[in-house]
Parts: sequence; C-alpha cells; structure tokens
Amino acid sequence: MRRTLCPVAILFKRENQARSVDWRDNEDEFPLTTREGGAHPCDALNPRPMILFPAIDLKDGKCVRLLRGDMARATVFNDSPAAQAKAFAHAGCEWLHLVDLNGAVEGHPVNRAAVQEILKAVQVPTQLGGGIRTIENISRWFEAGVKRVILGTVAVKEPGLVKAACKQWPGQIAVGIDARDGIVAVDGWTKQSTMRALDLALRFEDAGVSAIIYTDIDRDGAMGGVNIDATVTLAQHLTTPVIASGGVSSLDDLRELRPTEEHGIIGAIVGRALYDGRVTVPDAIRVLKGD
Ligand code: AMZ
Repeated sequence: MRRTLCPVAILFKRENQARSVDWRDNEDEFPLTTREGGAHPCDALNPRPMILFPAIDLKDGKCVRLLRGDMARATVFNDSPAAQAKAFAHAGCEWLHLVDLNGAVEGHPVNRAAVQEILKAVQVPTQLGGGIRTIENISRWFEAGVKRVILGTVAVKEPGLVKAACKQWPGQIAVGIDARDGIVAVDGWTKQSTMRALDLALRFEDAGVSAIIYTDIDRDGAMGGVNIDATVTLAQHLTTPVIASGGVSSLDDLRELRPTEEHGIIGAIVGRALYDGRVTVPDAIRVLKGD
C-alpha cells in the first residue's frame, strides 16, 4: 500500500502526527522547527527542518563505530565520549543519539558512567538506547537527564512495557526498529526475531510513541547510502514519525533523504560519515533544514 501524496493526504498525516507525537510538543524546550502550533495549510509547501542526530555509540566506555552492528569490528573514534559530545554540541547539533552497545547485547545498562559524563558535559537533549528493558531503568535515565529513551528488544518481547512507558512519559519514548531484510533483530542484533519491521511499528501506532527509529542493519556503518525505499515505505504506513538510520555516507545521501520529510521522516542518524569527516555537522544541518 503506497499512499497518494496529494497535499490533502500530507496534511491529514501531519495532523495525526501533531496529535500523537512529541517533536512538536517539546518545541518550547527544544526548538526543532521554525513553525508554531500544529499542522498548517502551508506545511505541504514549506517542509519542516529535518533533525540531525549525530551518533555516539558506546563500547567499553569508548566512542566507537561498528560495521553492520558487529561488536568484533569496532573502530574507536574517541576515548572520551564526553569530549565527543562536546564537539558535536559546539558544532551546533540540536540532539545527540546515544547507544550503549554493550548494554544492548547484555540486556541491561553497561556504559552508565560514559552516558553520565556526556549528560554532565552538554546541555543538548539526548536520546539513549541499548539495554533499557525495565520501567525502573527508563525512570533512572530520565532522572539522570536523558530526554528520550529508545526501546528496541523490549518492543518485540514485551510490548506492554513500551505502552506503559509511553503513558508514564508521554512523548519521551522512541521505538528502535533494527532490521535485516525487513525482519527485526534483537539483543544487540545478535538474534533475529520473526517480526516484520512494519508489523512491529504498527503495534505502537496508538501508543503515543514519539518516533520510530528505523535502522537497516546491512547499511549501518557500511557507507553505502540509506535504504530510502524501505524507510519511506515504513513511514508511509505510519502516523508515527520516523527517524532514518544506517548508511549515510555523504551530503548527497542527506540531500536524497531531505524530500522524504513529506512522508513523515523527521530526521537522520549519522555516525561514521561525521567521524570520517566526509560530512560536517554544519553542512549536514544545512542540508537537512532544506537550505
Ligand atoms: O550496533 C548494534 N549491534 C546495536 C545497536 N546500535 N545493537 C543495538 N543497537 C541500538 C539500536 C537501538 O537504538 O539501534 O540499541 C538500541 C536498542 O537496544 P535494546 O537493548 O533496547 O534492543
């Protein structure tokens, strides 16, 4: 099913988004767009800025990038995750995307100290995933200052917990859907579930999830471009906003992604391309804003 992209359909979708999500509820605190209020008749003509989420993936206390999620193939980019967070913040990033990789594999937070250092070092809002599997852990991270918690494995194994968390922290829960060939992987991508990415996302359509973060695992860290078709198809079936992840290798990839904002793709996670210097933060922000 592909939705027709007439302006009415786009507006309908935006109105749904305005009702169900946080990225505009939180606008006062974290100005993410230039427009006030909900859907506007001009939205179809004046797309909103997309958000750049630079990735800080934590393994053994260091800032690394993996290739296709393989923990054995980590490149260390910074021994000090807090220094990396500061560098991204000084470069003008509006959000940071943090992942506790050891936590995702082990099923509980592991890189707590590194995350806390980051939270101390920067004011920029952060979203954090990896090994967060209980209400208690979610609660602790919010108390520590994380702005949005990402739930992956638990969304497959215990959807009720995700729904309860959405009720308790409206607009502050994102679901991370990481897929190989459209099938969701769990436990730090060491196991495949039997669920299709779309079915998992649809499960939370009415739950008040702030965003679905969709990663194509085969693209992650591979510098081969974003799986735009799969991401757009997912977004077209959802009212929940989608954040694209995996594969950004150049500004051209971001230029290609930019028009998909009209389908409800609200941002992009960029990792290796920023660390390699193939993309700079100001350029990425400019392109994603549509300047
Ligand atoms: O690279 C990996 N092996 C990996 C990774 N980046 N494994 C998990 N994650 C991320 C997901 C999501 O943000 O993209 O961890 C989060 C999900 O963790 P969990 O523990 O809830 O499944």
